Amino acid sequence: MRTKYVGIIIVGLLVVVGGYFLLRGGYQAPASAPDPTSAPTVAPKETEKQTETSPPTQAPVTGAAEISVNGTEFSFSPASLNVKAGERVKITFRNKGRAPHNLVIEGLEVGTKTIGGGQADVVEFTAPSLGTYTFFCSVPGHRASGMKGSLKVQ
Ligand SMILES: [Cu+2]
Repeated sequence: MRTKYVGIIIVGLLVVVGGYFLLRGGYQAPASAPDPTSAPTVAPKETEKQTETSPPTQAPVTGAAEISVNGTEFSFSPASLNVKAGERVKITFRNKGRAPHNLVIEGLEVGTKTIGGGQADVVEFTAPSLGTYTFFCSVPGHRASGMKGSLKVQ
């Protein structure tokens, strides 16, 4: 008599836990959900696993634009970039040439390190108010040789 009630309670718990996973995790969780014949102690572990999968939802940062720019003797590609005002911008600059180069944005006080051929550096900043800014390579002579581009903030 008593064991029968305990059995009913366990089955009831499994139904509640199973329903919880169904609602939270779609159809993946029920596949590993315990079947009524297995030990009910499996259930709490499943709950912990479920919470582990939650943090990635925080990962996407809103408004971050990632741009790749290549530099060589003596140009940038692409030479014109477009970003939105107030947006967080991350530029990955790759030196595809042989001479050392960098990418500096005039008026924003931001730029990469001067890097050798084959290397890369990242510069991150928040796009300012509307306008067109010039970016260039600050290695002497390079800007004059054509190593420049424009960053348009829209
Ligand atoms: Cu350069």
